[in-house]
Amino acid sequence: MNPANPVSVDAEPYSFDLVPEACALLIIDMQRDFLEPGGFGEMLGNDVSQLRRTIEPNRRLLSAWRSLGLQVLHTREGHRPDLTDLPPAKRVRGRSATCIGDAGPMGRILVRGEAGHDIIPELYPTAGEPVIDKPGKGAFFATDLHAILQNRGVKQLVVTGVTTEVCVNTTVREANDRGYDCLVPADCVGSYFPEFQEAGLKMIKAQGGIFGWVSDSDRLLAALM
Ligand code: C5J
Repeated sequence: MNPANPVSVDAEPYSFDLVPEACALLIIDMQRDFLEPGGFGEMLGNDVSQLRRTIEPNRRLLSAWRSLGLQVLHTREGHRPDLTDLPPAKRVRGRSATCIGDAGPMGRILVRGEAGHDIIPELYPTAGEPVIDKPGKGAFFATDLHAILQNRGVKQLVVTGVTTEVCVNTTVREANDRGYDCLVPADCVGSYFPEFQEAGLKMIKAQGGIFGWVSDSDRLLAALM
């Protein structure tokens, strides 16, 4: 593979011309509290198996990406321990008995430095892979992600992670507005709600790819390897 030459990835609504040296893998919020049995997500009554099915496809994709020497970035949703970056509206939304910053099964919920806030061991970042700590749903809001991507010559993103309709969709929309072409491999993104998984992917690729392209890890790896 010559990293400067585009490879054609079978995708919807039409094929995606991926330029390896200009394309980063952006893995969204694969955090222990969202994915691990006994974490905050499960404590709220969610079926974490809906998210855990994304771990193996992400692991394969990440391993291939690393072996090709391509760029990888990770994000984590969370807040400062003193919660000064937590909007009061976000803290009280949902009227849940347990809020961001309260004690959870793996430390304080969505607080940086706590065990549950960290990335699952299967996809743990290695040296040189930036980790973007984001206070919101979109990875561009109140972070230095755009600056890092610009400095590294990134123009395309393969976006994976959780959840499809929340942080993945918000990030793809933010990226699209900043001029990035985004490809989402369907088996590498997950939602606790199957209907939102389906709708979240349809929204991205509808209207001629209004926010981006949808493919899957098999088709992506077939084009790259
Ligand atoms: C993410 C959430 N990562 N659903 N967060 O999607 O609150």
